Amino acid sequence: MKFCSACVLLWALCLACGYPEEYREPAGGESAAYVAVSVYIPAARLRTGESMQARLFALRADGTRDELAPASASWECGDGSVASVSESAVVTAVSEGAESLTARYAGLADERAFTVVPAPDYSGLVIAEVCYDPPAPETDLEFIEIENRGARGCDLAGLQLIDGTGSSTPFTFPEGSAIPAGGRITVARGRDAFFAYYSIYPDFTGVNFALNNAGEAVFLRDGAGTVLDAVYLEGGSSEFPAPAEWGAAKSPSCADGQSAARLPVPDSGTSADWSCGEPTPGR
Ligand SMILES: [Ca+2]
Ligand SMILES: [Ca+2]
Ligand SMILES: [Ca+2]
Repeated sequence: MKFCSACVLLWALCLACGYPEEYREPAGGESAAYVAVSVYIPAARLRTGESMQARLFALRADGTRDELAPASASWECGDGSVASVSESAVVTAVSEGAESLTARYAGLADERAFTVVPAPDYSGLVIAEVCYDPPAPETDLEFIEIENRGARGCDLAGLQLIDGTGSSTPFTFPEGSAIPAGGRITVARGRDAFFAYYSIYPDFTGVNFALNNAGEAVFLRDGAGTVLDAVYLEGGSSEFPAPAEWGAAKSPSCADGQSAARLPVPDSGTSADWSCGEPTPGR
């Protein structure tokens, strides 16, 4: 295939300024005028089980281009064991590894590489400490600590922390958040007052809810809202009181300045896993 270097430059410029407005069915015979096709994928990294819609663009020698209907091209994914692709260009990640997506249209072809990473295993994540009744300035010194008891590091992006008030704004871990195997991370409101008291900065800031000293619940949940771990303090909140299986209804019940901390025992989902003591953010 031959085309001029100016055309290649034009094509690169076009790719850099975004994608065409709308998919437009090429007029009959128009495909003969295309000099190249270009595959677009919305993500270079997928988690196993995730899907994405690929798109295909066709370029003419004069630099103009069309988006083609996905089904008008033939699509192929490497050997298919890492990811699969449907006739309508929906790519589904199957297993960890490097993969490439190829589209063929009217004698032209293009390929895009992407990576499939394992879906995070949240089963080792627990709420390890909740400092709900610190000294003044109360809410600035409150924190929630998460521990990863799993054998592998874990992606936290999209996970949420929320207190026991349905109208609270949850804290959402941003893209790129992670916790190493055996690690602990601390989430708090802000940095300066926290550092002034604890001599350590929280790993994450931006918590908007305050933790009630007279009865509170804290939930760690995934992006779909499934609760991964829960702790009920002082009997829980009025909206989320401690359930019967929590056991001792008002436990943990910590003095002002203390923190509720998970004991180094297997997670039983009951108040027996918890005790009160000096706050230990990040350790
Ligand atoms: Ca207090
Ligand atoms: Ca409080
Ligand atoms: Ca701790």
